[in-house]
Amino acid sequence: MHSRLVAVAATAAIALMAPTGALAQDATPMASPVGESLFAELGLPELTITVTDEGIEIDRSDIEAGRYLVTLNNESAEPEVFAGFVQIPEDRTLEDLSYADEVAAGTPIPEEGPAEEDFLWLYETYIAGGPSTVTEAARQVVVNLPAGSYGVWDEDPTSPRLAAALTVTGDPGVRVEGPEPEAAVTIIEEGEGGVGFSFRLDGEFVAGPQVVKVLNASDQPHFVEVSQYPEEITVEQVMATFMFDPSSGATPSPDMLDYERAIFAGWAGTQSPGATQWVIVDVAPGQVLVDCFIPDPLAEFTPHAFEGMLQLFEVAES
Ligand SMILES: [Cu+2]
Repeated sequence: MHSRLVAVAATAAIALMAPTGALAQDATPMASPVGESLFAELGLPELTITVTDEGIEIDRSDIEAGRYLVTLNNESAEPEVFAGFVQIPEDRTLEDLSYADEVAAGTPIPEEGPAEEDFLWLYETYIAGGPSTVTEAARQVVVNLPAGSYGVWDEDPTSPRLAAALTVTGDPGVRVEGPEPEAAVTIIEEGEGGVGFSFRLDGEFVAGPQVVKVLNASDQPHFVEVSQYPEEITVEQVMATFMFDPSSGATPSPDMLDYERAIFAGWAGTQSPGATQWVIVDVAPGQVLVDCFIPDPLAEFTPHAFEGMLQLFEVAES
């Protein structure tokens, strides 16, 4: 994995290429409801998303604005799938959230990815976040859905899976309210485009499953990929591993990491500036690596990870 590869596609297409995640062998496809969820006591209205090889389905197509508990079921052949809620502005359609219609018309997905400029609108619209199947705990999230017309996408604008339509009714000017999950730790996404981004923690990670509140206080969308490595590592080692190009003929440093040994510990789907979501992260004591690979249009589409959003945090013993 090197920067040219991760810089080609827009927004969370990058997620699928992020090395620690893409190669982590942790998730098993599950179709059953999540067991004792940390969100169960809240009494929130629920939505269920099902990903198949053909597309994305949602169990309700018309809902009232509010805070929702979302569960993701994976019935596709891929072990790791994603789902997120993107508000579709008036000059866009559901088809803009995937490559499904292009694929149906026989247009291949460009190998280098389509032009980033085609996806700049995703930096301007409301994106609520969403679940994934990278871990069992990541299958449920709590998101805010203000009124509007949405598409449920798989976090990749070049995906062959058609997004699902969701209409959220209500007064678009009204702030979403509802019971708030009690979070052990808050991840605050900070910074500005062209300058740099970072994650700041309020509270600390503790071993075991915990609710994590994710608040985007910056000016571009972010996702949160949480992974762990079985031994102590440094940010420099992670960067060196990401930047190493096997085709260069260079000898890999003995300090380089083995992607196969990294495991996913959590995920928060892409969320726009101002958006808040709650996810469940399940971590072992030690370190967690937290990163985001969304490209920065104000820095020649450099992934946020290379602008500061690749950080290690400690996990306390519970
Ligand atoms: Cu980011």
